[in-house]
Amino acid sequence: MNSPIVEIDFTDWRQARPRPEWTAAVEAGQVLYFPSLGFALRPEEQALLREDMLAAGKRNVSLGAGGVLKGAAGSLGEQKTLAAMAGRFRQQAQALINGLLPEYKGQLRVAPTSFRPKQVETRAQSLRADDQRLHVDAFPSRPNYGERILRVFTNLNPAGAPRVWRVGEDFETVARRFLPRATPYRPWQAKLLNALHVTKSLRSEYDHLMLQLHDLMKFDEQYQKSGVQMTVPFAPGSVWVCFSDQATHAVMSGQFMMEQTLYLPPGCEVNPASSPLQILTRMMGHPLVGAGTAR
Ligand code: AKG
Repeated sequence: MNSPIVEIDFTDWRQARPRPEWTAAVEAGQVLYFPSLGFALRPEEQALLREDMLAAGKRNVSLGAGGVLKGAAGSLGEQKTLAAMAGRFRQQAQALINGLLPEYKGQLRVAPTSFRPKQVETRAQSLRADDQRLHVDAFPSRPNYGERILRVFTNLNPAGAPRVWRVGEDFETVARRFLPRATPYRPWQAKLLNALHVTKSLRSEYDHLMLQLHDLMKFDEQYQKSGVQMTVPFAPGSVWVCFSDQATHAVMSGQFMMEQTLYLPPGCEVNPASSPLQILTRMMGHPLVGAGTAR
């Protein structure tokens, strides 16, 4: 397997510049790794690196676009500091992506910023929700019709622990392996799920197939153990970027991370032919979203 990681030596979030081979790499599902691009914490922010900053039963703390913090515990003062820290990370992540991928400028939609203080190894989760299993991201309740999920991560661990990922093969190879096992898309089922408010809008064939790939990968013990993959430790004080709907990934260990998701409309890539939507469309031989879906 060729390395799925491309190292880039940026040291300043606001000095990011584009290179065609980096754009091609991230659009091919590789992970761009910035080992020297740490997110600098202020002294009062160091004190927030505690698992009990997370409210009971929550997976992440998130800062919405309007500045509302959800899922946080701690005092009001600590929550204010945490909101400011997440907001600063959001701005830096946006500056990085605008410099690195200027073709996407003006097209990206900003998702809530997430702070993840939980220890990965001890998290109890259902198999389907378990991110320690190789997967591509797909949302069960929020169909996205091919909208891309671009994510910026940073490891904030104060004790020197890396955030360890496994990264698997390219999307097309994975799709070739699992697509034959996918259940067929049934428009009546999509309508029922929508009527029952299981989904927030009508699940398209694309969304159905992406969820199938997500689930089939996670449930396949053999693939998890012996599928082609590479273990990658992301050091504290580093940043990494990938399309998480395309890069097959799993998180194995670590604690304290921040993440910013930016959504890119389908077709706005520099090379849309390398996107999951176009790859799956070619493989299925018919349109997977829009009018062509309700076959
Ligand atoms: C995901 O958000 O899809 C993950 O796999 C989590 C990655 C991480 O927590 O490092």
